Amino acid sequence: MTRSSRGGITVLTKDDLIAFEDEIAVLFNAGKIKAPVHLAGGNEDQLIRIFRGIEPDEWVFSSWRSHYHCLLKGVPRERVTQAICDGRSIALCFPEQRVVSSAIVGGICPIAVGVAWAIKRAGGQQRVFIFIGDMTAETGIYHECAKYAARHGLPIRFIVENNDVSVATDTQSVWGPLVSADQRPFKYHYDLTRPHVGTGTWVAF
Ligand SMILES: Cc1ncc(C[n+]2csc(CCOP(=O)(O)OP(=O)(O)O)c2C)c(N)n1
Ligand SMILES: [Mg+2]
Repeated sequence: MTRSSRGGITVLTKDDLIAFEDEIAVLFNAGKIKAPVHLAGGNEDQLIRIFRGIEPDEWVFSSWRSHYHCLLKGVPRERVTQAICDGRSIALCFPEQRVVSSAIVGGICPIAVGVAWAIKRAGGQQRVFIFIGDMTAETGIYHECAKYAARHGLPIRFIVENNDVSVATDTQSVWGPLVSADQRPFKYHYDLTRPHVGTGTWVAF
């Protein structure tokens, strides 16, 4: 991997990324990695383009499928390989390069939002980029985090990596939006005439 460098980060090519996953596959098939691995593939061009817009001091959050994100954020190839061989593929974390991941579906969303809040409160200029799968993007935790972040003007960008599947299930057929009127909840509106709780009068018991 002899490449040019951008902000101190070695610029990787599509072939570099594919070669990395090929090498991990060989190690896995040889029984050298005694833990799950989730390989990427087919998204090299998209990620290379996206990472061109991410600065070294900005934060990247990801999921169980984060080998490419770690490499593109500047974690040395040998360190990523070692962590994977140590059984940490599904939760790779390299704070030095500001890339953090979790294997819990949606679990990384509130953590990323918290970091974005911290940056905003400190008056920082960095942004947070969080990569989630298409099924994760259908979960409640994602929707709450995305709405909360938007309402508070937090410096965070959610990036949905859509491969159409949730493990082996077609994501949209199971988790997609409610389309017809009888699928959606019936709503009525009213103006509450009482306080949220109690009567509005302080009662001493
Ligand atoms: C809380 C939780 N429930 C279930 C799982 C098992 N699980 C791992 S990946 C996954 C599907 C995720 O699909 P998607 O978000 O589309 O990501 P992809 O793997 O396709 O990139 C599930 C259900 C998990 N890791 N965490
Ligand atoms: Mg998916």
